[in-house]
Amino acid sequence: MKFKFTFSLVCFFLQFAAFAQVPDLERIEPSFWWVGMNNPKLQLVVHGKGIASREVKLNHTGVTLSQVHKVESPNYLFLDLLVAADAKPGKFNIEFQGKNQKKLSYTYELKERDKSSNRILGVTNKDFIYLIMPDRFANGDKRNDVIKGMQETTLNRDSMYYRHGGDIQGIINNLDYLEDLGVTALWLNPVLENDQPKTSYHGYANTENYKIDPRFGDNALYKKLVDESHARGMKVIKDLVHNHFGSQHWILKDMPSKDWVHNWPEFTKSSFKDQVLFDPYASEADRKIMTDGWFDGHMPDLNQNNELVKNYLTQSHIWWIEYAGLDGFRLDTYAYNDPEFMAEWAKLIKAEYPRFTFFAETWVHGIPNQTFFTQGNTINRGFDTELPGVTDFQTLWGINETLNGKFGWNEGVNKLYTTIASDFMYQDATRNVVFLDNHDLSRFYSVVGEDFDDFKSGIAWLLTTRGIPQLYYGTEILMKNFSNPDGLVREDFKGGWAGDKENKFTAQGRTQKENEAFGFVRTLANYRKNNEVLQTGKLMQYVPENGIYVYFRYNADKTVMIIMNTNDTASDLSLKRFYERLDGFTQAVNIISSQKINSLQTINVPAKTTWVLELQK
Ligand SMILES: [Ca+2]
Ligand SMILES: [Ca+2]
Repeated sequence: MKFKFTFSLVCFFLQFAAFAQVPDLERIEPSFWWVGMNNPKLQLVVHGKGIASREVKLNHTGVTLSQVHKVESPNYLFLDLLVAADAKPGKFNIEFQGKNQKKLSYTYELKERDKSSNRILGVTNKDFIYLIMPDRFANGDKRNDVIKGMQETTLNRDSMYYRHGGDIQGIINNLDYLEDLGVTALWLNPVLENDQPKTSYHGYANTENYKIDPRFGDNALYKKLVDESHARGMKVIKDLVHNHFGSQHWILKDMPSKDWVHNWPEFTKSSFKDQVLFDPYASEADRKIMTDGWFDGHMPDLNQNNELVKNYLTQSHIWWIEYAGLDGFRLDTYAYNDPEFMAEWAKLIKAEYPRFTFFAETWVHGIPNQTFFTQGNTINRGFDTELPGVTDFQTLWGINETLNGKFGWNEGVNKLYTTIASDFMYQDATRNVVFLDNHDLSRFYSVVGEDFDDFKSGIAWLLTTRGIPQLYYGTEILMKNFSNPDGLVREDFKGGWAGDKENKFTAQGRTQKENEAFGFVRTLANYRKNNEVLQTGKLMQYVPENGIYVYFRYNADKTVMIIMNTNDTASDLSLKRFYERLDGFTQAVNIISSQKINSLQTINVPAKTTWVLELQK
């Protein structure tokens, strides 16, 4: 506890402060900051009973208290600080003096920035992301399974709605497994405190902005995960929710002012209709419901036109990048945010961290619906969203149709081909995150009817198409289920809990088929990791014919040919029409099987198979 009375009986109160909550000054956020940031502005939220009646003083060379904001609630002060470029790191007191009251003091610290070269690198198409739901991956610390005093204290692995005990230590314990698989970036579903009364395990209703949920660990352990990942050349992506807080967020329990959230005469849910954002004929009423309606009853919609709300969100995000050395953000429920705020936010993040990257969830149905949200598209909007990339749901619909539909003019793999052809609508489609499933969607192996050939085709596509591939935990060991309800696709990774009968983290614990699936992902992911051609190489795709889709990834050093046969029968494929990319090559090696193909004239491709072939001279 950093604050203390500087009144009489100083020693007594110092001791007291170390053990008990000081009633008049409950917290200051962010609790510390850094010198030498690009943006010299810092806004502190001060919370304490009746704190608004006090005068604020501070004295530290290079730090100016430029403004003090008072709000509706007497329990808040918002302090605008300017931290000059030459301010020295160190501690100083912020004092709160009231008439006839004990003086309160908070020891604030400005730290030195960590300029290590292996942090805050950004996540790009060189990476392979692995998405983890932390409660369901591995339990590395049984002691934090239940935390007394929190609202939800039920631990029940037999129910998809309760916490299962997975945590950050569990992820750290399995970094070897992930590194071996070829993963280069981790995306964790949110791990901030979610002190909600029920179904808090998924993390999307945060009740703190600066604190890891104690059931997952603490801030230091989270930083340790990032450090240990960086030591292995792996990056870490933080999942952010701008749109809402959990209803039990500390700041909503004692709101600075009523307009921190969008208030409706009666509960109003968002329509989730992204169309109203670009529809030239849309009504204002529909637009308001879309962006200001609540995501859910226990997730109040934040008013992102309130300057204090904006600062609170943005600063907490910058704090996490700087504190933990994060490499990327995934932005949850992007379409329901205030679009101007998100553009402003993106500019601030980029100005502070030019290498840092982020991508947003745009769960929409339609290519223009999706491109609309991305950087460089100003049609019918008048400003640039500054959003580098999105979770590419359109290619997901494309690969699902490819593997489950029947080949036709617009059907089957033609849908995937058309979706990729529409990349002209992006400033840079390689910043999109491509995926086969995630925590909200039916698991890919189930989506393809547990057809192992289709499964392998999907994985081959994922790791060879353009963009940043993302795998959902357990897909590599054929975890299955439909997202109805979504808890069914968030099952425990077997072996992550002491005493589990099976351990899928080891080859011995996996079935033959699961090992084949794991091996398929690992072989291709590691090939991709070691060959820039599949990361940053150019893409050339050919019009699908007779159910066969052919595309190439190529650079000055290498050419990789991908042949996807979506037919139920083996098919002969003449390679004649691919001469632009085959020129100079005479043979090929199958990346998965290591088999050689000695002639590039006509080749016979087995039914429902995708070959990844490195061409050779
Ligand atoms: Ca645990
Ligand atoms: Ca909203």
